[in-house]
Amino acid sequence: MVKMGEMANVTVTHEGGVNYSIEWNIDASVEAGNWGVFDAVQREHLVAGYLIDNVTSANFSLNGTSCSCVYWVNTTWGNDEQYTEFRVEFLGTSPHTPFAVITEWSSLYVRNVLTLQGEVFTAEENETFEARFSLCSSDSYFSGTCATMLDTIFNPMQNPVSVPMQWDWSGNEFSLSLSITDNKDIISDDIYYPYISIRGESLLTSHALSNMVIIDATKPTAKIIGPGEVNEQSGAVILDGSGSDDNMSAIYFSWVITEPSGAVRGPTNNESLGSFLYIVPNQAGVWQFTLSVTDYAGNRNTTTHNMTVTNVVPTAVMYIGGMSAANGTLHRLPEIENWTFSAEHSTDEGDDSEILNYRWLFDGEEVSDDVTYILPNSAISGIHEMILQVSDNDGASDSISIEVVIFGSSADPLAESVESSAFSGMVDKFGIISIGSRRKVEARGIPKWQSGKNN
Ligand SMILES: [Ca+2]
Ligand SMILES: [Ca+2]
Repeated sequence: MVKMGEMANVTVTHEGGVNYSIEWNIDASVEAGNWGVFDAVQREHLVAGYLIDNVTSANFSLNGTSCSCVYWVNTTWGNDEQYTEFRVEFLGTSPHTPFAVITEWSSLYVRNVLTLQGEVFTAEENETFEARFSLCSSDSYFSGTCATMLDTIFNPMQNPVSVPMQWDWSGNEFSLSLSITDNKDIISDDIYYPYISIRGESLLTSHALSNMVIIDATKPTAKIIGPGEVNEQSGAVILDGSGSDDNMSAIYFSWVITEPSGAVRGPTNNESLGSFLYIVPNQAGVWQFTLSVTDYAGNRNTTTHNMTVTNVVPTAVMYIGGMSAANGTLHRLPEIENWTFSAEHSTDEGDDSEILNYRWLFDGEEVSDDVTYILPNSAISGIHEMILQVSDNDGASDSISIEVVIFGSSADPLAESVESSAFSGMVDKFGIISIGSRRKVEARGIPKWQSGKNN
C-alpha cells in the first residue's frame, strides 16, 4: 500500500457543516479501480464507488460532527498491477480520534510469527497516544466485544490473557510481531481477528481491524496404508496416504520412492494421484515410500512405509525344433544337419520376463548365452547332455537338463526295441522323438554318458 498522491490526485472541499465533496484526477493509464472515504473510528464508509471516466467528483456527509477519515483508491493498471493508495484527513470539529492504518500483514495461515505493519495518524502533529494489540477469537469478533479489549487475546467465554508482543516504532510507523512459537500455551490454533487500538490525549479510542488470520502451529498427521509384502505377480499396488490429516487446513502431498536398487525418485505422472500412489513393483527387494504432508501454514510431517517385493522364480522352457523338452528326458534326434534349441517360451513375472538371461551347456560347457542355440550334427557322437539355465535380474534361476542321441545310431539305447516304420513317420513329421524319462532309460541298463561332465 502506498500513500495517495503518487498516482491518484485527490482534493477535498468543505461545503459547510458536515457536507463535503471529493474530487480526483486519476492517471490516464489506469484501466479500472474503485475508491472510497472511510470513517476510521466509526469503521464505516461515508461514500464509495468505481472509477468511471466521466465521473471525477462526489459528495458525502460525515456521520456525526467529526471524522478521522481515510480516502483510498484501488487502481488496476494496463499491466494488471494493482495499487492501493490512501490519504488521511481529519474533518469536522475537534477533538479528533487518532487511529492506525494497517499497511502490511501476515498471510492468511501463520505458524511461527504473526506480523503487522502500519502507521498511526493524529490530528495534532505532536499528539501522544497509546497503542495496543488484540488478537480476537472468532466468537468475540462476531459478538462485537473484542475491540473493547486491549492487549489481550479475548474470548468472551474466558478471562482475557495478556500477550507479549514486540512493537518497533519509526516515528508513527510501527512494526508488530507476535511469536506463536514462544506463546504456544497461550495462543491455540484457531481463527483470529487482529486489532490495533489507539488512544489519544483526549482519551478517545479507535480500533483498526487487520485481515483474518488462521494460526496453525500443529503438524499434520502423515499416514500411509499399503501392503507390507507382495510378489512380482501382484501387479499394481496402491499406497494410500489419504488418511493423513490436518487440524486447520487441507494438506499438500509429496511422495519419494526409494527403489530396491537404492535409486531415489519422485513418482511419475502415472504413479501419483495426490494422496495415492500406484506402483508396479517390478523389482524384487524392499521398496520404501516416504510421504511428506504440509499444511497451508507450512507445518510438515513425514512418514515412511516399507514394502517387500518377493521375486518370482522364472520357469525354464526348452524346445527342440518346435517340440517341448521336459526336464530329465532323452531325446532321439533325427539324422539331419543341425537342430535348433529354443528357450523363447521361458516365463517370469513382471518386467523380469522381458530381460531373462540364458545359458546353454552342452556336456557341461557353455555353448551359447542366446535365447536359441543351433547344435550341429557334427557335435554328436553318442549320448550328450544339454542343459538350459534361465535366470532373472534378481538372481533367481531355473534349469532343464535333457539327454540327446541320434535316432537309430549305435549309441541309441532304444534303437533295437522300436518299430522303425512307426517312428520314422513321426520323425519325418516332427523332426524329434521324445520318449520316457532318463530314469526309465537308465533302468534299462544303458551306458552312462560321462564325457565332459565333471560336476
Ligand atoms: Ca496444522
Ligand atoms: Ca522373477
